[in-house]
Amino acid sequence: MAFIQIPKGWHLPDHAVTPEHMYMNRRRFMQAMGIAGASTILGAGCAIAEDEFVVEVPPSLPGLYPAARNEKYTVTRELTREKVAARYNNFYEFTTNKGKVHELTDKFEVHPWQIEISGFVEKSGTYDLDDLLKRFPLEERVYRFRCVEAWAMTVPWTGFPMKALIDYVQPTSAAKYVRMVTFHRPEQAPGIKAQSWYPWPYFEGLTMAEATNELTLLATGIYGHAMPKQHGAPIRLVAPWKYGFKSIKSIVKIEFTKQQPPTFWNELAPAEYDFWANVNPDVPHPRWSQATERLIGTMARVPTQRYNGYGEYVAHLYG
Ligand SMILES: Nc1nc2c(c(=O)[nH]1)N[C@H]1C(S)=C(S)[C@@H](COP(=O)(O)O)O[C@H]1N2
Ligand SMILES: [Mo]
Repeated sequence: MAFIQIPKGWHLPDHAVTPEHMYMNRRRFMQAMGIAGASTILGAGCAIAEDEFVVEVPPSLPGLYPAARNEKYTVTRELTREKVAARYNNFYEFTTNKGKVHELTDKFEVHPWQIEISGFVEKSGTYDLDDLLKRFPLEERVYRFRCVEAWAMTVPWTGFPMKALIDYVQPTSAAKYVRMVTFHRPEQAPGIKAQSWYPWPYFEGLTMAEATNELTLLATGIYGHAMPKQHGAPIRLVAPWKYGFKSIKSIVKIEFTKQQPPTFWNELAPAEYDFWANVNPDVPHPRWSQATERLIGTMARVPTQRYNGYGEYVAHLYG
């Protein structure tokens, strides 16, 4: 029986990233074999029946989920299976191992949740997420989602347009950008300590035009229920025409700024990740092609589309 090394995270060409079907049954296999170490996984070709993995969903206000689907935002691709998406996550605050994020979120507290609104805005202050959720009606939208690592998924998000929040808090005319920040709780998220060299907390940004674009969603749910922790509970950004790293998870702060805000991956590796991060098959990552993408949960590889297929909504933003 062959064992292969689990690749470590992000800085890998897509073809070197372990296919998620190998992650799928790893835990169960290791239990069965009495294997304690974390550095081996079952190689391809050894079939084990589907496991009993259950997606854990944090509690939420009654009556929010499932929200009605907005049929304007549907795609021709098949939905990614929920149990595949829930075990293939990038959330470095927990671990750089995509298959293990969901196992490491038990200490992460996502309720109650406050969001601080600050900067060039009339109604600055600290808002309780439950109060915001009473104000902004939720809807479901199926979007393609494309990671810069050249994998993609298709998932039904539940959320509200970021524009609704922006209209409510009234940024002033000085506001040109929106800066967003993730929680910073090393005691609840082991990756923060394990990857201590990263500039935590995670931070991202959009222009005001991007943030108020109709596609830009603040998502609080997925697959018809509240957001599981591994997907960025209780509220995360979804900007589907940009590489996935722009879609910052578990947001605690939204600041309206005059200057373009620095962003986490651009700060770490400016030659590889720019502020804009618009999906573009013609611009390769310095270490791999972006011409195609692999649909997680299948072995299918499909052509990547400019703006991830959302050009009709966003191409005008970029001249
Ligand atoms: N706070 C935070 N947000 C984050 C990340 C992260 O590590 N930390 N990873 C990003 C990347 S690279 C991707 S591809 C998506 C993954 O979202 P998913 O796990 O729900 O599929 O989240 C993005 N948002
Ligand atoms: Mo990503």
